[in-house]
Amino acid sequence: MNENDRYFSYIPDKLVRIVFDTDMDTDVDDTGALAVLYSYVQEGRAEVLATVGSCNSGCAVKCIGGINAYYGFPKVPVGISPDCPSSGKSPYQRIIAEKYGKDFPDDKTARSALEVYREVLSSAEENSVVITVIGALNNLSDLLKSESDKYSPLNGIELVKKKVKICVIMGGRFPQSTPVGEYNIRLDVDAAYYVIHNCPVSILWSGQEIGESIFTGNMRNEMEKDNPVRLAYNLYGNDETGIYARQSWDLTTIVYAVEGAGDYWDIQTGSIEINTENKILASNFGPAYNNWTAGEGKDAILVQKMKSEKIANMLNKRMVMAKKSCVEENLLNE
Ligand SMILES: [Ca+2]
Repeated sequence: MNENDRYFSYIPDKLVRIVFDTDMDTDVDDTGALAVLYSYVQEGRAEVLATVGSCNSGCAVKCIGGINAYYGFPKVPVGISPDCPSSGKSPYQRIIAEKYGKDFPDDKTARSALEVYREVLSSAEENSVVITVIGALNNLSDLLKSESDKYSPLNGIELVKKKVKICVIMGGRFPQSTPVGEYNIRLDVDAAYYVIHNCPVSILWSGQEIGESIFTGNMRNEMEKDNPVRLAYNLYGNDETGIYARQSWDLTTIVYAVEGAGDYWDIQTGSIEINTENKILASNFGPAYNNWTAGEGKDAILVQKMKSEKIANMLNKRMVMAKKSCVEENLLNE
């Protein structure tokens, strides 16, 4: 059996081991997704193996690490892409970094996302890791292209095939994204193309249409007053009343990674293709539209089933459920 003949299947483990790959840059839903992830961690349903950033702004690691630390996990490895530039337009990233991330390195001196990926995968159990990508696909592409190193004699494709259970990616729009491609695909078209054609394990695509009608963040006044995610939504929405809500593209992706489709969504298997003509990277968006062909295959998309309001309510409750942890100082002093 050829590796491309694998059929889509995903049953989450009781403890889902997550690599959280985020652009944590412009949009605020990456912070909401991290809050949702820590709600599962604090319930004992997930473990965060690593958090890596795909857009390098200078302070992405401080921002991501600062949120990890707030929830009680200052030692979760944080890596950053050395190449992919930030949009420079984040209304919250620098403020969160300065307020919560002082103990973390700046992006210039931080570890690369690739090194962090390879280290955590090499020490993971076989077929155990769930990679969640809620930003550009540059880090995952770099991983797949990587050669053996001090962490593992396996190249990137072999390492992913051995250790990764599934990649859950917020990307694309289904069944088609024409005439304009979806944001995360457009951020790095070459990387998206490489991942689509070389990833040896199943990919679940959570398309733009899934999170689009689900608005969250508007229960944030029930979060702890010093919660960095609450602050990020205030800054992003320029709203301190707590009413502002944002679409939930990244949050729904995390829910699938930990719970599977549940009663929330149906699954449709098939294959994705993207148009790479006129591809333009990063800030100069090109078309890069995608097309989905339903049928048997190793990949799948989510199809809306539960009403958006009901999913929004669940996500809002999870954001509130994730609490500041008092183990932070103990861990730092170890
Ligand atoms: Ca994102």
